[in-house]
Amino acid sequence: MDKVIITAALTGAVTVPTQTPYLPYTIEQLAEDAEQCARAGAAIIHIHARNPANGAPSSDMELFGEILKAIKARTDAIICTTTGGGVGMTPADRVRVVPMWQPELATCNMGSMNFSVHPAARRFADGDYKFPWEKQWLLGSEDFIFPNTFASIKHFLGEMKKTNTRPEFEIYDVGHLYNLDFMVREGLVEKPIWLQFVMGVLGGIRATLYDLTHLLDTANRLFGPGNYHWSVIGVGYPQQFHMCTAAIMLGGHARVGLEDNIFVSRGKLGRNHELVEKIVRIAAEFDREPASSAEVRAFLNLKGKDQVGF
Ligand code: KMH
Ligand code: ZN
Repeated sequence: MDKVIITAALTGAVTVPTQTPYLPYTIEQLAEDAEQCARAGAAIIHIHARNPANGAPSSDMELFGEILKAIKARTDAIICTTTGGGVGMTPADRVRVVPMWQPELATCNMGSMNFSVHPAARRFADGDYKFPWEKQWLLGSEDFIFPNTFASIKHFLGEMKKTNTRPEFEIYDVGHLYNLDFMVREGLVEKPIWLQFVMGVLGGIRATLYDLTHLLDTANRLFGPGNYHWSVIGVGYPQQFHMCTAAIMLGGHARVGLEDNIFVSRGKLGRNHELVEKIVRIAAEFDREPASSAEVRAFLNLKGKDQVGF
């Protein structure tokens, strides 16, 4: 696709409210950010649920549903729900959103790994934290293993198949492509394959051009060019814009948002839609305009907004 598919990852489960006042976590804030990002050019909105009282990541399915309904009411964008969840959530907690709310698109994380943000805690003194849960959340990730066994990936894919929810495969390292290739050979994956290269997590591959070309070479070898589509996440600043610009140049697609990076330019905190606007400006310089949600639905063979369970 000549046009660029822009995903806005609004909140995630890693960024803490102390890091930026712009992190949305109430239903209203998430819906407002989703609408602004869609207007700015995002075709896909990636969503995690947070407790509206204190911003803590949440696996409360009723709350998740309220967020999804509020976003659906305000935008035609495709909603991609997380099944990655956050620290402390079990795979059963994480996958529940699929049978419960039957989204068009949901993440499928392709391997178990260390996944840490503990160095972020060094930037804050105890008195800096907005909410009591945040410090331990950051520090505790030093001992966190993000569990995505073959059994659970298979289970997640089975749940998605039942609800005609398309998987977005989160690839944090080269081995995750081999895990996906195994799943393809097992007959558990339908085309088109939609990859999200997640680069720069502490525990996964780095966000460098060398690493991106290695991921692409491996994906081409395993699946064949043209048999998959890809987008990229660069965690942190300036990696978010470096990796997304490279993707724009190389025919891939781009994910931005406060889940992955809080700065719009050096030292300047950004709002979600400002991050989208920046990548839209960069893409325009390379003659790529943002794909609409309708174009992405056709391209990724999604079931449509009227077929979701919210
Ligand atoms: N938090 C990102 C690094 C998911 O939600 O399942 C990856 C992600 C995965 O967005
Ligand atoms: Zn996420």
